[in-house]
Formats: sequence, C-alpha cells, structure tokens
Amino acid sequence: MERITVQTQPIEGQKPGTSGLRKKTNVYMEPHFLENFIQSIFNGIGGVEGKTLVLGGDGRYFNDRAAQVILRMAAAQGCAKVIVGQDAILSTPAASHMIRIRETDGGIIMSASHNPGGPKEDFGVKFNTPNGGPAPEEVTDRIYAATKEITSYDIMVAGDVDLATIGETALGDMAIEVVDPVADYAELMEELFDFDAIARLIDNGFRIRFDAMHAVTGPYATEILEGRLGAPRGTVVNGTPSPDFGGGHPDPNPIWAKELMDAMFAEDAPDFGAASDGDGDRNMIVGRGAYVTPSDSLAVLAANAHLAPGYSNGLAGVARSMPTSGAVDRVAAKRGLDCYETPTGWKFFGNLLDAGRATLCGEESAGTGSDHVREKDGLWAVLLWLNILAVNGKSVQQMLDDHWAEFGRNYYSRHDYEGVDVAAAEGLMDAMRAQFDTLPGKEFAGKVVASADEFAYDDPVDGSHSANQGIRIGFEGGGRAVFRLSGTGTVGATLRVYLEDVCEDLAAMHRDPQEALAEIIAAADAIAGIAERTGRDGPDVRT
Ligand code: VG1
Ligand code: CO
Repeated sequence: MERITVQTQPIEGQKPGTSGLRKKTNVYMEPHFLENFIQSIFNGIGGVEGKTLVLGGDGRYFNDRAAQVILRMAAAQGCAKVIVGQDAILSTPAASHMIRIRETDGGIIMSASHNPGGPKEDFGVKFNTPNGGPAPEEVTDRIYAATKEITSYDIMVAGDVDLATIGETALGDMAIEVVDPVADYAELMEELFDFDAIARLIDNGFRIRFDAMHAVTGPYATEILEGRLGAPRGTVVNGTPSPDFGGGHPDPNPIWAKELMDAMFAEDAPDFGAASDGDGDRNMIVGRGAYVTPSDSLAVLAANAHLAPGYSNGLAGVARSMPTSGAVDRVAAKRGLDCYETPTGWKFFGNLLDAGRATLCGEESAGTGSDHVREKDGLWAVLLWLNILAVNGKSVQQMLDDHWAEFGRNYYSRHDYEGVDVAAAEGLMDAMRAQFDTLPGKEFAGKVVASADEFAYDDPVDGSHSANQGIRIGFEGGGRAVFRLSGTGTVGATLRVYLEDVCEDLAAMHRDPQEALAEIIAAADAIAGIAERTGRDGPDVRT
C-alpha cells in the first residue's frame, strides 16, 4: 500500500449550495472532481490528521465508489478512524446521530437528497461538523476557498475496503469501523417516543402506509414500523433502496409521491400515510383523504409534541425557515414560545439547537426535526405524528380541523419552475430588487403591496450575517409571496415562489389552497413577470 500525492488544479463550480455540493453524477465522476472537493473539505477544516469521522450516504449510484475514494484519501492524510455505515449507507439523520453519539470530529454524507440518482442524475457530498449538523456558512466558505486554491491531493493506492461486513477493519494505519446503519438510530427513536402506545394503536387496527420511495429509509422504516412496532408486513412500500431510486424522483410531495397520494385518497385508504426522501431527512404526512402541508405539520407538531415522552417537558422554542408559513408562529404566540425565522437550509438551525433556544424546527420543504439530532428527520416526524395520534385518538383530518379552529389557518403553497434559463431567473429577481422602493402601495390583481424587501439574517447566537436570502412581498391584509432561486438543483435555475394567506374565518377553513390563494398567485405573477420572463405558463410542481 502506497501513499501518493496527485497534482491537480482548481475545478470551477465547487461552491457548496443550500446543502453540500450537488452535481450531475457524471461530473462527480470526471477525473479529480470528487478528489478535489474532498481534499478541499479536509483543507477547509484544518486537515484530518488524528481525527475520527463518520461516513455514509443514501446509497445512490456512485455512493459505493465515492466511499472508497474518501476512505483512501482520509487514510493517506493521517485520519485516525472512520466509522462507516454498512455498505456505505447512512440516512442523513442517522449520520448526524452517529457523529453525536460517537463524539467524532464530523462526518461526510454522500447524498443529493431528493434529487434523482443514477449515472445521468445527481450526486452530492456534504460535510457535517462535530455537533452533527451541516457545516455553517463560515465553514463552507472555507471549503469553497480551498477548492479555488487546490494544487494536489493525497490518496492511498489500495484495493477496496470490505464495507459489507460489520466490524473493525483498517486501511493502512487508519481504523475503520463498519456499523449497522439502523441500530443506534432506532434506539434513539425508542427513547423519544412511546413505542408501546404506538404499537397498541397499530394493534387496534390503525393502518399505516410508509412509502420509502426506493430510498434510504426503507431499512429504517421496516425495522422500526414493522419490526419494533408490529405493523403488518407490507406497511413499508418501495422499501428496498436502489441506486436510481427505482427510476423515480425521491421527493416526498404530492407530485412525486403520487402513488402514496392515490392510495390515501382511495376508498379503502389506510389511516395514515407517509413518505421520505432520498436521504431520509424529509417527510410527507397524509391522512385518509387529507394531505398535510409541511408548514401545517410543523405547527401541529409544535402544538402537540408534549404528548410524546421525549418532549414532555415542553419546548424551549421553535424555529422555521423564512419561506415556511407562519402557522407555527401562531402556536408559539399562543403558547408563549420563542419563535425564530432563519434562512432556508438546515444549517441555520444548528446554533439555535445547540444553544437550547429552539427544540423544534421546520421548513416548508417537508423538513421537520428537533434537538435530538442536527438534521431534519423524516422518520422522526412520522413517529412523532403517530405518538400524538396514539395519545389523543384523533384522525389526521381531525387534528387539522381542531388545529385550524384553535389557531387559524395559513393557506400555503409553493410553486416551482424548474430548469429555467439562469439569466432569465436572475433577471427576474434583479428586476424585483430594483422595485423595492416603488412597489409598496401599488395594486396587482386586486392585492395591494404593503412591503417589499430581501430577507437577511443575523444569527442571534454567533452574530453571523447572511444576506440575499429571498425576496419578500407582503400584501395588505396579511398575505405574502416569497421568491427564491434554489441552491440544490443541478440544471439551470429553479425558481421557487412561496404563497401564503392568513385565514381566521371559521367558515372558510376548508378551501382548496390553490383557490384560496388565487389572488396572491396572480399578484405574484404580475409583480415578478414570471410567465413573461420564463416563458412558462405554470409551475412544474405545486406543493
Ligand atoms: C431545498 C429546500 C430547503 C432544504 C434543502 C435541502 O433547498 O428548499 O428547504 O433545506 O432543499 O433539503 P433549495 O435551495 O433547493 O430551495 V434536502 O432534503 O435536499 O437535503
Ligand atoms: Co433530504
């Protein structure tokens, strides 16, 4: 076994986005691409000599090959030990948990999350810090700077490490521990939730359908729902992870999880449906005939989390990303909880969680989580819902009805325009920025603009400042439209338009969100000139 230094040069476009560096898989497979980025992570965190890292991924195409490269590079650079999930698999929340319980110096997660996988689809890599959370901007900035200065990387010349067998192995002087990816995570879930109560609910005939979308949560959900909670076999569908996610798009929303939606709206629908994404950190919740929009899910969980043992002492506070609806703010106001508004991306919750200021966090993009790890956590959200339902005996629809009656409803929808021309998308955003001073007071499609600005965030814990985090247009009467360009896509630009309106009229709680938001949708289009600038007559995805 030999350690070599390979000469290289900076590769354009290695700037980490909302959640790590995502690229087409064939870009990642180009000579030096992966190696350059991994070396830049190592350089950005001050080297890995003597350190212990966690490594795992969502099992997508190239996951296994990338893992071997990362191990050879870590070994060549004096890393003391790497804890790897069996077959290089770890869901994102399980990786976060592993980093925390083993008190490692961080970890590398190989995932492009909800993006499709395969040789022609997407791959991704991100670094999580010792708190288990995605690296904050200060760290990703250093990694990016390193990608622009790189001249060489160190790697071992060696054969593949056996990652199929659980136990201790080594690569040169570096220890490798291959661990069961599910066990520790399942233990944590048992600590947080009343498994007996959920098992009783299931035993009494409560039917669940969990769609793993051929992605990483399959083994986790099978072990927990079918294994530990006694749900019948077949409760978990699409439960065998595949490198291309069965050719699908592992994004748990009504469009991509249509199979689940159809089942939940059928005559013999189960009581509770859920899905997760490629790397297991997102969740979609559906009752029988009742889709729960993620912003509402966060609010419902915030209002009821105390019913689960892990949260019986109540919540220290809650946090949501800026584009997420204000539904959780209403819960916080009524319950006297602190409520924080952060930029999009889980990395911004880390400090609030570490400082004990927030217990529950969420994003409109189907991400919900708590201080149990430092990532959002799909199965956790499913189990918290189940624990709550087991205690109060309600149906999902009843939960929503009661919630809206008590707190009011924030009608909400996100419209995505995918694969838009980058210049057109940036032009649209810039044109709105140029009108911040003149928009207030003007009327569009019957809505009068009350405010227009761009969100910026000052972290209350470390004082760091993050600018340009999304354009906000507020309307008189309380509605709003938010515009952002995605930081996770790999082709062109994705324009996200987040639409929200507040409803306190008890008689109007059950409208179709698209209809309830029709005026705001029209106003948003008129203000931004979406149709005109992008040439699209409607969004690709509505959640
Ligand atoms: C999207 C979501 C954001 C989420 C991020 C990572 O980012 O909007 O809320 O944190 O994906 O989630 P963007 O920049 O494309 O809007 V995951 O499950 O893809 O790690
Ligand atoms: Co994800």
